[in-house]
Amino acid sequence: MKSWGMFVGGQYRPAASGKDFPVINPKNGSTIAKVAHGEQADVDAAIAVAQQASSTWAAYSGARRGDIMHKAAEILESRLPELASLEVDQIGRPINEMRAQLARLPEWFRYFGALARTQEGTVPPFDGHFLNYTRRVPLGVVGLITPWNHPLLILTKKVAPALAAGNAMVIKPSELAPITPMLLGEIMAEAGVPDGVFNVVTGFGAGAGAALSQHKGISKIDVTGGTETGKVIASMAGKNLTQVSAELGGKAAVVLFPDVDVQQGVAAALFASFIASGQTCVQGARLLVHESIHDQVVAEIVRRTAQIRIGDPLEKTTQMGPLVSARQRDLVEKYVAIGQAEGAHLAAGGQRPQGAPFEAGFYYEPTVFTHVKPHMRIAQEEIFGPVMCVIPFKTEAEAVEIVNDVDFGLAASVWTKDVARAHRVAQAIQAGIIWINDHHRIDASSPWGGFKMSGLGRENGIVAYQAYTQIQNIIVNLSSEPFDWYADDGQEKRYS
Ligand code: TXE
Repeated sequence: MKSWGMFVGGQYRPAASGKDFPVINPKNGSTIAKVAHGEQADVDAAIAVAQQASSTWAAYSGARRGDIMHKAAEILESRLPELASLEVDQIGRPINEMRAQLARLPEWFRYFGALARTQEGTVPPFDGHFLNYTRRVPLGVVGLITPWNHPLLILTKKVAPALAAGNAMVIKPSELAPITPMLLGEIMAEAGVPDGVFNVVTGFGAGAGAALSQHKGISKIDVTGGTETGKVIASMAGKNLTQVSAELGGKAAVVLFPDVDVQQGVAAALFASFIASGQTCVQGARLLVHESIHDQVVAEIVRRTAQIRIGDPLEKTTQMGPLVSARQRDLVEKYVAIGQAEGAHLAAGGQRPQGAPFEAGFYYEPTVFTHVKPHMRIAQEEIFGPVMCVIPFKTEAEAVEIVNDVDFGLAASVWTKDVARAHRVAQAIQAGIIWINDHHRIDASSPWGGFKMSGLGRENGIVAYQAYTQIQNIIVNLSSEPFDWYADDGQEKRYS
């Protein structure tokens, strides 16, 4: 079995304590590797290495950083098959899903590499004989804390703008999926990112994660995870006035208006709810269906849900693998019991699949609740599993009210052919990402993040690049006239 050190300063190092921890394959509970168990001392060492390297990387021109990031995109592309199967082993998502997801990642390095190359400062007007300009400079060393559900995608969304803007970084990946993030480090090194700019400390949230979040040596912490984790990290970071960007929990709604083709609406709901076994922050966890098509939609969803092929995630024909961990499966079971106790109707799934290949892994059937009331816990809280809650509605206003009546505000999708209604509803929804006749769509250029308890700041797009910089304003006096405030020359003084 392979043992991994943590990737710091361009090489793999053991933890200061010499300890490691196992990475478990969720399809059968076997240990796929051991990884160094980083803690405070390892975070301190990684930050020191990053601080040393940061001035070198910051001094590279944007064009040079852009070239390196384009090279990184090419190398990443060539290593995708290996990365995809490792992601499957770490988190249990089907190989087809991981191939489709990882194939997109080079775009992030190309997009942000292009931004590094093309960013311009500004020349704001300044009254009088002055040249006034701004430049964006790196923040220094940033901390990136990532979850397990899309290990490389979420990391890439943070690494690409951070690198483009000239920062060094210390990454604390999820303890459940720490291997592929380190391989990204190898790719960066091969592309020409100087050693020490991209560092990974593997370990747990309460140890390495907390040490990173409260370290004075970082200028920003960027986390994706649960809302409670985000609050804890933000409060630790706040003590040092460290900037925080956070992409947290969600309870996205899929809204089907009466003019939606039933088959298309059903396909949309299944995709929104069950991809990644529902373990995505923008999962379409609530399906709002207009009462006029409700019964037809529900009947089709129940039929099609039972046909989803659960199995070995490395098989090409598998459509749903195990959940990431026994803990996550137990959480889903707990919420299914809560839903039943609350009086929702369990229309599909609701149990572990039976039989030999499933017993050793953390499998759970795709599950549909109907007759869900908007205030029920299963319709309010993030479950992070393959559970869809169907809620009927009568009017557009009622649909908007239900969509907004949760603490979260990450995403929603609106399905209708009525253009005016689509935009009206989209604009009334309190969420950061709204799709019209689509779901889960993402692009390197398109701002991604949440309203309300779903987070702070945005990933992707120019705003993400800018959020990894700080503005420096330079005011140049173009006058050669002497100026002496304290001169006893009898003149009335003006500072302008
Ligand atoms: O995520 P955590 P977990 C939600 C989802 C899930 C729940 C728990 O509801 O059921 O969170 O999942 C690090 N200081 N999402 O436990 O705990 C942790 O080590 C510093 C939503 O996997 O939020 C990991 O690297 N760091 C979500 C990262 O934070 C800490 C994605 C996320 O872990 C820390 C994943 C601490 N005190 C889970 N505690 C989304 N919105 O995409 C934890 N971490």
